[in-house]
Amino acid sequence: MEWDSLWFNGHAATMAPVGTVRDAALAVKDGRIAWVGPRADLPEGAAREVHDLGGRWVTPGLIDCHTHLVFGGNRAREFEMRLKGASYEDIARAGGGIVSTVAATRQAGEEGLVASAAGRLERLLAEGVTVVEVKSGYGLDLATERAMLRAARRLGEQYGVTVRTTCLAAHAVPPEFTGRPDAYIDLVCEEILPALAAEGLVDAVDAFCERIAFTPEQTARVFDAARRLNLPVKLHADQLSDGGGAALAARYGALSADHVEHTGEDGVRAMAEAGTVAVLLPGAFYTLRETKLPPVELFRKHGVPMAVATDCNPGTSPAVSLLLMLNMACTLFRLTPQEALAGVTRNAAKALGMAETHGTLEAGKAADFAVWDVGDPAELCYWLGANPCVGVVRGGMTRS
Ligand code: DI6
Ligand code: FE
Repeated sequence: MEWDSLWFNGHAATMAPVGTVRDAALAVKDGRIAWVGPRADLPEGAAREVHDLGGRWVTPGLIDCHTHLVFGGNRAREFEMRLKGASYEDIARAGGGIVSTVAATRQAGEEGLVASAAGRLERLLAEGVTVVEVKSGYGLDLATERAMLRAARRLGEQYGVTVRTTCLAAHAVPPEFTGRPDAYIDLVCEEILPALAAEGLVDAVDAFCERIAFTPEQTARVFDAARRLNLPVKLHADQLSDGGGAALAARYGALSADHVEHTGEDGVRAMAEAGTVAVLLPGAFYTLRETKLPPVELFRKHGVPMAVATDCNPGTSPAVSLLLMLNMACTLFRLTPQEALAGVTRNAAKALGMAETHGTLEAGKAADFAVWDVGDPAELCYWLGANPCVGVVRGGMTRS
């Protein structure tokens, strides 16, 4: 057999049904994993490049399945206000919050958006991330939503990383529609979504279903529009209150329901039936000093797959480390390290509709993997502020 590269003398946390393979070998051909398993079983073959892992660990490339990586400005001032006692909802109602980032994003222009997001993306990539989902939602008009999604796609090309773009035009009511949320939803459904979908910029559609954002009825209209365009949906659901968001998402066969701190058992059951992934976002939970924990025990009981992501955004989760989120998912939400690792690999791929091609180390899947200088994969969840990533391969190409 002829391979492009061969990796040996390390251990593989495959995240596939075979689990951990000690003393593994992994062969890459044409950007895909050609073979992975115990080195002793490696078929005869030759590789153009051979890499000695020196006893280190290999995992699938990490997948950050929920980010708002592209935005203008930042909200450090609001951080100070919240430290003095103002709540996130108070600030949003007083005209700060999401709409203040909308103003900065409209100002930035596509070039400015690419430039400011690049630094954040580099930090994620340095920690072994190989797939990033990026949402729009700080433009709230056609031109700026387009600029955000185009910026995200350009970053993917520039850095050789897989970027999935999600249209979150239904994130907040833009200032020019104050008091007329339904008119804005009309614009989203009739103009913004169809235009961006026609331009090929939309991989999925998201909305913020919450008392400070859109009602379940308005959210359903956005999902109906997505369905007409044949686009999968996901939802910011039950983050600050139980508004039935997770159940609504499940009714539309959503890829994921995200945040879900306040989701009750009916919602969890509906998610299980629909195969909807629960995306847990401990960075937002921490930043908002939330106290209501997501129903992890119910997700386990009903077999709802759990993913973990940064939610990188300027308001509620200025997080640029997926490894830190692994730690928080364990310490704050009591996920096991194995569950947390599945949450940034296999289940994160499922939350993006990419389970067939990404998220595990298996023959035929994308050759996206990370090499870690650790004695056990649980260390990826254990250290605070360390980065044991010593190598990343994306699409078969060695990146560091
Ligand atoms: N939920 C969140 O946590 C972010 N968006 C959302 O719908 C917050 C976005 C922001 O405050 O800028
Ligand atoms: Fe979010």
